[in-house]
Amino acid sequence: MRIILLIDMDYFFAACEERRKPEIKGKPVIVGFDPKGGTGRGVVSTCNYEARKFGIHSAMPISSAYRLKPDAIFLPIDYKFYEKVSEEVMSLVKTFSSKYEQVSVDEMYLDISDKVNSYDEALLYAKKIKDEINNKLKLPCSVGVSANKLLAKMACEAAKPNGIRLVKPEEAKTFLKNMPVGKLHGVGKVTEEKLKSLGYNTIGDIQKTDPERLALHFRSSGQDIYNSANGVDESEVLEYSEVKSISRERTFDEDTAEKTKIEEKLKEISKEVFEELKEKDFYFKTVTVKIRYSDFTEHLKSRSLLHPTNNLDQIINTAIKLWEQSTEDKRKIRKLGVRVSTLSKRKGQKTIFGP
Ligand code: TTP
Ligand code: MG
Ligand code: MG
Repeated sequence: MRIILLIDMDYFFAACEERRKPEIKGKPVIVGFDPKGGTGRGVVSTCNYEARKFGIHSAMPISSAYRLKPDAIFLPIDYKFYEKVSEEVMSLVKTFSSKYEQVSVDEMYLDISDKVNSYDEALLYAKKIKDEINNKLKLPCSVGVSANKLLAKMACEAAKPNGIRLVKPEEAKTFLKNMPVGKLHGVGKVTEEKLKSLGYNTIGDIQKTDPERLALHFRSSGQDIYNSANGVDESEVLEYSEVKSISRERTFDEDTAEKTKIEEKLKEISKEVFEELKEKDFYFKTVTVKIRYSDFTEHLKSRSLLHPTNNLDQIINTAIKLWEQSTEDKRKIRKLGVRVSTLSKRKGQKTIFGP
């Protein structure tokens, strides 16, 4: 049996602000664009639960938030700071299981199947993590506990704020059935509207339908929607890789200093690296080129990208750039190598069902 946790920080950006400005705690706090006395453009990024009592929420125009609570504390967005705090959270949570998957700035899945033997133990484990985040980092969070990612995520939503919620697989259908379809994790706005127009208003309506009918309207996503509505989700927690790097090397038939030959070879090697990357479903952040000259001296050059990617052109272009940086060197080249490292498994998309 699998046991999965989803940990999501409560009112994250606003909680970060409360941590560094304890004097604003207990008051309604809104992080977002400048309301400029009610005439400001832009939206609310998030707000604490005191502000939510007034009907304020993420993505609402900041001018509306101002109308609802003009004397709330309005703060600008400080991404750098929240990212730093996010890293603190992630590195603490990772110590509880090496099988983890970060899914946004403030949430991550943990597979704790081999850490606990029952749901009772899982609840204790979840409490330990939650308490540690609270005590060490002074931040509130909520935790969903269940047998798969989908249910853990939805259990966490139900636990908010500052709670822990367990949904056992046998309770899943009852837990989900009265929720509106828009609440089903992975259902975006377009799918929600289409489901409603077909007469599905609650998740329970989908549970009772014939999956063939969903397939007719949503093609391959139909079965996924049906499974989700029934609390079924087989997807794995995509853990960070133990594999350190992927690399390939090639020797020239005849040593060369010719630009076109070298670029051609770098492309070939990059393609081989890419094949393995794709096969293993990894993303990389660093590209390294190794050059061995005909006198057997070696030259290594690396470059790190801003974001993880799994794109072939990025490997080729970076490899060629790295080689170009050493082209003053006119010695003939005997062997070339390309390596990608800082590997991870990352799935960025939030909405999993297309229209
Ligand atoms: P969420 O986890 O969705 O929301 P939250 O942490 O503010 O509140 P809670 O989980 O308790 O319901 O988003 C995490 C952060 O992402 C949030 O603090 C701010 C940012 N964010 C936006 O900037 N705009 C948005 O529309 C949303 C939903 C979030
Ligand atoms: Mg959150
Ligand atoms: Mg979140």
